Amino acid sequence: MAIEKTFLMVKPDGVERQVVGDIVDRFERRGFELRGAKLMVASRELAEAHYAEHAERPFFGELVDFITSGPVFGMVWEGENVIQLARIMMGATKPEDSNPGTIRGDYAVTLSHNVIHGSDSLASAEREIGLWFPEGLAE
Ligand code: IDP
Repeated sequence: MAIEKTFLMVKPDGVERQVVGDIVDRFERRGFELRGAKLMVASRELAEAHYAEHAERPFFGELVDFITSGPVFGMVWEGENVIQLARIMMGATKPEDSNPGTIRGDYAVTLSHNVIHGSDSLASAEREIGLWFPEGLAE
């Protein structure tokens, strides 16, 4: 298994509900290494670029409105198979499919306000890390 990096983001609902600490703790306890983190309000341009794959979907405007509505906590995590394992730890997108014990399964009941984003592939991770951390990562 390869050592990978992934981009994770606590969405505005998660920052507001003060679950950043719990989320960081889960990834640290699992054995992943934090390589970058910042609290920021995303510009519309950044949010639209981040969710570009959904640009044609009816919920795109709402999604961008939500992501830019308050501070988000963007992170880069590194470790073995971290892209797939972080997705499992996050839980499914749909609330009815996200199991208790996962981040979404513990904290979210709606599709739009679902606390966390995580890259879904190596290509997405590379693209998203470049978008959110254009200054690079701490060595
Ligand atoms: P993911 O976040 O689990 O990777 P995606 O399908 O990439 O899921 O969707 C991105 C985000 O867009 C989801 O996390 C969710 O908050 C939102 N979303 C997805 N589908 C819908 C929808 O049908 N209505 C409103 N929001 C949606």
